[in-house]
Amino acid sequence: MTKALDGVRILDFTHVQSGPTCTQLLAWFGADVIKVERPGEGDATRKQLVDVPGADSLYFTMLNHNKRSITLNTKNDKGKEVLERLVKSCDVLVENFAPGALDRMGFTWERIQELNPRMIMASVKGFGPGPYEDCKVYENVAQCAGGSASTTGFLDGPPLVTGAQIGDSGTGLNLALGIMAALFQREKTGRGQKVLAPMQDGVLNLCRVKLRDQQRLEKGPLKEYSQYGEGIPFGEATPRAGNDSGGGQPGRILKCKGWESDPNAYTYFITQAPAWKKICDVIGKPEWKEDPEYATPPARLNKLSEIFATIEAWTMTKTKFEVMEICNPLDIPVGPILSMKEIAEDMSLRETGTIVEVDHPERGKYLSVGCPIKMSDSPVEVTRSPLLGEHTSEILADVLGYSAEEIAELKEIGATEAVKKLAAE
Ligand code: CAO
Repeated sequence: MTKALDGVRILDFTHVQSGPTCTQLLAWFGADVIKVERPGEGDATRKQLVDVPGADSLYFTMLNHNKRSITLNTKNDKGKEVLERLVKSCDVLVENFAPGALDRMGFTWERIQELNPRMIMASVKGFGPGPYEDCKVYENVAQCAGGSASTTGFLDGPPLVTGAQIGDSGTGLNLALGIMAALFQREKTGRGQKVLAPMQDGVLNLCRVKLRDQQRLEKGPLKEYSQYGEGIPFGEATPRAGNDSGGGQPGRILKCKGWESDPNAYTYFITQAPAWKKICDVIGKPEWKEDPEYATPPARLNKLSEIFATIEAWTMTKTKFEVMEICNPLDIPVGPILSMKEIAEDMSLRETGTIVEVDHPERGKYLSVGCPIKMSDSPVEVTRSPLLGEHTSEILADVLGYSAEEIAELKEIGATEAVKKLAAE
C-alpha cells in the first residue's frame, strides 16, 4: 500500500527531541527522511542515558525510527557542497539548531531559496521573535516560560514541571502540522516557505485554559478551584490547582485499594453534574440526591473536600480497575492512574501499534511508542533507527548521483563508511 507522504524527501537536520519527533512522524507517514549528522559523533542523544554499552541509547532510537543517516561535516567546503545538493533534492529542511547556527554555516533562508525556491524550511526554536529569541532552550525551560510550571503543582508547593514532554514532543507535532500545511499550499503556489514553531508558543497553546482563568480571575474568584471551597483567597495570577480538573467539573485523584504499597493505586474521579445522582447511589449516599445542600453544583462548591473524602472512602474499597468497571457503564468519568509498567505490558496497545517492539542490531529488542495517529490508507510500519552514517554511501550515490570516485574524494567530510564500502567493491 502507498503512504501519505510517498515521494516527499526531508532533509533532517534535527537533533535531541523536538525536531526528531517531527521528522519521525513524517517518516511514519511515508516521507524519505535523510538525517544529516556530524561525523564521529552524530546526534548527541545517541550517547545519552546509555543502558547498553556501545549501543545507541533508547533516547536516540525511540526518536529516530524509519530514517536514513548520512554523516557530513557541513562546516567544510566539500560538506557544504553536498549539503547544497541535498537542499536542491529535498522538499523540506527541518532543523532545531540554536538560533543563528544555520546562518553561520552559510545556509540563510535567502540562500536556501536561491538553491531551491520550492523548499520548505521548518524550524523549532525556544522562543519566537522578541527579547529571548537568541536563547538556547530545553524542555523544562519551555514548560516554565510557557506558563505550564506556574500553574502545575499544589497551592502550598513550588511550581512543577510535568513528565509529558510538551515543549519538545508537543512542539514537534506543531512543526509537523505546519510542514503539512506548507506542502499543501505549495501545490497551489509552487513556492516553499518558512515554518517556525517556538517551544514557548507550543506550551502556552496547551495551557490556554490557564490563560482563560487568568482573565476570569479579574472578574472574581475561580469558584471551581478547590481553594475557593476551602476559603483560601486568590492572588493576582492563575494559581496552581493540584489535581483539580481544568474544565469546570470538580475532579480529584483518589486512593484505591492497595494504595498503601502501590504508588499508582489511584483513580481520577470527576463529579460530572449529569452523573451526580448515580454517583450518590454508587457511593452509598442516596440522601445527597435531593438534599439542597448537595443536589446542585453551586451548593457543592464549598463542600468538595468532604464530598471527595466520602467518595474516596468508597474507592479505597475497590481496585482502580474495579472503579473503572463500575463507573464506566454509569457514565461517571473515572480513569485509573496507569504506571509505565502497566502501559508497557498492555497487549491492547501493542495490537493497535501504539506500543511497538523493535529489533536493533546493537541493542536487541526494545519497546517504543508507535505512531499516535492512525490512517486507514497509510499504515505505519515502525523500522529501527539508523546507525551513525549507515546510509552515507547509499544517499550520496542514489539521491545525489555521486560516482564512486567522487565519493572517495569526500573522505574528509565523514563519508568514511562509504569510502570503505566502495573501495571494497
Ligand atoms: N557538521 C558540522 N557542524 C555541525 C553539524 C554538522 N553536521 N551539525 C551541527 N553542527 C554545529 C552547528 O552548526 C553548531 O555550530 P555553531 O555553534 O558553531 O554555529 C553546533 O554544531 C552546535 O549546535 P547547537 O548550538 O544547536 O547545539 P547545542 O548542543 O549547543 O544546543 C540546543 C542544543 C537544543 C539547546 C539548541 O540546539 C537549541 O536551542 N535548539 C532550539 C530549541 C530546541 O529545539 N530545543 C529542544 C531540544 S530538546 O530538549
